[in-house]
Order: sequence, then structure tokens, then C-alpha cells
Amino acid sequence: MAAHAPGAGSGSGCSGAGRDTPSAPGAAMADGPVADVLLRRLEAADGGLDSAELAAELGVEHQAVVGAVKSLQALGEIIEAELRSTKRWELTAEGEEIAREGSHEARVFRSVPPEGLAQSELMRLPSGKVGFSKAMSNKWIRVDKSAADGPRVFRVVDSMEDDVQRRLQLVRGGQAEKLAEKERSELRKRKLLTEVTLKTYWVSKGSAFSTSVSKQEAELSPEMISSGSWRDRPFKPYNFSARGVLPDSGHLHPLLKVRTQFRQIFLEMGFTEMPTDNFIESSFWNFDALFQPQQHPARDQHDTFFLQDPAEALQLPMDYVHRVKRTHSQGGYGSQGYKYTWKLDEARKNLLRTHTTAASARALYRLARKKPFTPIKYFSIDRVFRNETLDATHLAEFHQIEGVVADHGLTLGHLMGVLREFFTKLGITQLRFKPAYNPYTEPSMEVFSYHQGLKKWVEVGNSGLFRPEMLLPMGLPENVSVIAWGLSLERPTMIKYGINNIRELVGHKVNLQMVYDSPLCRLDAEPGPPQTQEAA
Ligand code: FB9
Repeated sequence: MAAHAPGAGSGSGCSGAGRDTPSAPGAAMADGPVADVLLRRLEAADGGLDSAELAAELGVEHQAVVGAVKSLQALGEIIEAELRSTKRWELTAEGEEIAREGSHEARVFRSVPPEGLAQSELMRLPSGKVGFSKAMSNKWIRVDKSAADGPRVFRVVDSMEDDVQRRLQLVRGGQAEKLAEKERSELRKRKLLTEVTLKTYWVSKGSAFSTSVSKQEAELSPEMISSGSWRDRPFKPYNFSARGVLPDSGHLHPLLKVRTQFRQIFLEMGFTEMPTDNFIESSFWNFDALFQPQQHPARDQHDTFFLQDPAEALQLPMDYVHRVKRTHSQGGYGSQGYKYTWKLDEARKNLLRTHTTAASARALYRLARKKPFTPIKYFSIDRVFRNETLDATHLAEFHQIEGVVADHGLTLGHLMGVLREFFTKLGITQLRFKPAYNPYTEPSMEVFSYHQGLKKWVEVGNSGLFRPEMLLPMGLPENVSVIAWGLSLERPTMIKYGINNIRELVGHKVNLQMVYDSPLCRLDAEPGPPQTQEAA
């Protein structure tokens, strides 16, 4: 068998392609006694034989026969082996002990002499407690409570049948079917019996059956060719459907797989990706440029991570800043503004961006400076940070997906249209729009989709038309309107991969196996966790 020891001989133990040559323990058995006996028994048997029965007859462990079956299987079509699961009754450890020593109630009965036995003494016997009540209910014994020196136990019958022991011995002898269902379930209730499912093999002759199994060659070695010995050596049939050993490779995190799907959808829709390579943003671009007032609750410590160092943004386009200042404090462009004292220092405060809409503001400002205006479709997918209360679906950071379309005369209808096209590519067709509020869009809508798997309407995003107080100070033409929408990457990924707690998806608690086994994600495929490779 040496030829097949891993690494020995030309073929390494398990080379994925070609013949899988398992160095399963059974192999050594191939020329071992069990395999031979099995083949001889098979020769004699008409039809097949059951591996468990053969093991019982040979008095060997069932596993030994299974090993022989596996090794013979590995040698080709010598035998057919069909896996069967048979249920059978087995004695528990206590059942074994009772089958040997008799039931507790029988032992109690036997320990009561004709003159009776003090109940207190009987209870000290090993089977006392368990056996007493059963012997009583079997009306084998009685208790004389009025006895002089305390309750005394006496026999009621002269002899009794220890059916429990007898029945357990029957089962031990493999004749469980002789017991009535009621008797079996009573023994199971007393935890003396359990039903075990035994995986056994029904072995029958294979197309190349023979009692003398000569080892089939798995490799065509150079000396076989040079010696020509290959001509008379049996070769193992080539297993073309052998599954190769998956090469060790890196594994994309499910979030990145879903991100790729979203990027694909945006690119298919003709969108261009916005640069988002700056987690640190100034309050100006994150809030002020979006016409979000400086006293807005989102702009305080409780929702936003502000930076100590560098605490302030130095580079701001001051001409544009002044227009933003005036719009916030006095209004303009038909807006009355917020009528408060806008402070440049507040706008300079650096923070971890709370949304990629900050990147959209930068992109739209760059667009406004390009004359003449050209319509654009932008998207971004990147990390944003919010100082939120952590729970099963919220971490202090998530990936925001955002789409932005700027063109002449875009309306809410255009927004609904592009949202339908976008979500349809996600396999989400049933959409409902609910009026909502964002400081930087008017009108705004929350987007809901009916989720078959979850059997409920799920909020799948937010959207709106950027306010003129945001766009006009940038220098965009009057009749240009900008529709935009946003959602998270984590939510669809959790739903797609059936993950309920975001900590299973992101962070130190992630079990890497989940990442390794997470198959390719097809967002538009059936909702819910995709099939595994194997199942695929
Ligand atoms: O992702 C969200 N839900 C979602 C998305 C897709 C999905 O796909 C399934 C496969 C079928 C399932 C669910 N939401 C947005 C909705 C909720 O989860 C919400 O409770 C949590 N939201 C995050 C913010 O939490 C504070 C998700 C995140 C979010 C919310 C709004 C925006 C972006 C992300 C936005 C925006 C916006 C609006 C107007 C203009 C520009 C951007």
C-alpha cells in the first residue's frame, strides 16, 4: 500500500484532479481480514448484505466494516454500497446494568425477607429509592405504617416476574421488535432504552466484483511505461467528476462582494464613481454646504465624531463659503434662509464624515465650476461614521451607497423612475415612497420595498431633490435640479447572507469561516442567503 502513502510514489495522496486516492484508514484493510471476509460473504450472499449485521456476525466494530467498505469502494466497481440509516433500540448504561442485575423494583422485592424490612433500611439500599415506588405500584410489596419500630415493608406476592429485565435482555439480544410499542416507550421514559439511528451500508456486488481484489493502479508511472507493465495491470477508472481541492486563496468579505454588485449596477446605469478617499471632512462640506444649519442636532457631539487634531479645516473656497454664509444667515435665491449668525469657526471644525453626501457636495461644487453645465450621474459607496447607540443593526460606522443625478428640470417623478430602475436591478420591484424630511433635500422620500422572505415592507433607503439653497450658492444654473438617494451596504448584505446581528458581519467577532464559505452574491437572485457552492 506504500505506493499510496501521501507524498510517496508519483501521485501525492490527494491530487485534486484525476483519481482521488483517499489514504482512508480502510485502505490498509483492503487486504485486511474484514474486506476479504466481506467479499467472500458477498460472493455467497444472494443480493447484498448489511454492514451492521456483518459486523455483529464477525463480532467486530461496525466502523471496521465501514472502513473495509470505503476502501473497497475506492478500488473501483468491486462493490456497490448504498448508505442506509436504520433506527434501532439500544440500552442506556442503566439499561445495561438492569439487564445484568435486574430491575430496581425486583432487587427491592428480593431484599424484603418474609419477616419484612424496616422501610428506612430498605431506602438505604442502592435501588431502594427507585425500586420501592415501582415495587409498590406493581403490588409486589406493602408497607405497614403502624409497625412497632416504624414503617415496615412486607412482600405481598411470593414471587414476581422481572419483565423489565427480561425486556431489556430481549433488546440487548437484538430482538427489540418483540416488545410492544407501549413497553418500549415505557422503558425509554425510564431512560433505560434509546432509539439510535445507525448509518449502515447495504453492500452488493459491483460491476467489477471479484473476491480477490488486486490493487488497481491509480498512477501511470514512467517505469510502468518503460517496463510495459502497464499492459497487464488493472487501472482504476478515471473519475472525471472528481472535485478538485479548492486552492488556498484569499476571500472577499461579503460586504465587498455586495459592494461589487452595487458598483456593477451603477456602472450599468451610466453612473461615475465619486472620489470618497477622505474619512475626515470639514463641517463645511459635511453640513454647511448642504444647507444644514449649524445648530442642527446632528451637528453635535452626540451624533458626530469631531476631531481634536487636526481640529480645524484650513483650506475652504472662501468665495463660495461667503455665499453659503449669506444663504444660511440671510437666505437668497428666493429662500429666507435660517436667520441665524453663521460662524466660520463652526464650519471649520473637522469631523469623521457622517454621510457620503459630503462627497456629493464637493462633486457638485466642482461640476458647477465647469461651464457650460453638463448633466452628470454620480455614485459613491464608502464608509461613514455616526456616534449612534450601538445595537444589533447599528455600529458607529457603516457603508453608505449614494446616487446623484444633476440635469435640467429633473422632478420627483424622475427620482421615482431612477429609484425603480435601480432597485429593480437589485431584484426589488415592489416599491413604495413615503414623504420624509432631510435638511438638504425638499421634497424628500423614504423608499420601502415589500420583502418576500421577511413578509413585510422594509425601508430600503432615503432620497430627495437637493435644495436650491444648496445648489445655487455652488454656482449651478437656475433650472438645474439634482435628485439623489442613499442606502446602506450593510443592510442588503445582512439580508442577502441571512445575518441578523451586524457584529457577525463586521468587527472582531466575525467568524472567518463565514467569510470563507460566503458564496458569490447575486443581488438580483432569489431573496435570502444564496445557495452554497456545494448546493449550487
Ligand atoms: O439601507 C437601508 N435599508 C436597506 C437597503 C437595502 C436593502 O436591500 C435588501 C436586499 C433587499 C435592505 C434594507 N436603509 C438605510 C434603511 C434602514 O435600514 C435605516 O434604518 C438605516 N439607514 C441607515 C442610516 O441609519 C441611520 C440605512 C442607512 C442610510 C439611510 C439614509 C441614507 C443613507 C443610508 C441616505 C440618504 C440620502 C437622502 C437624500 C439624498 C442623498 C442621500
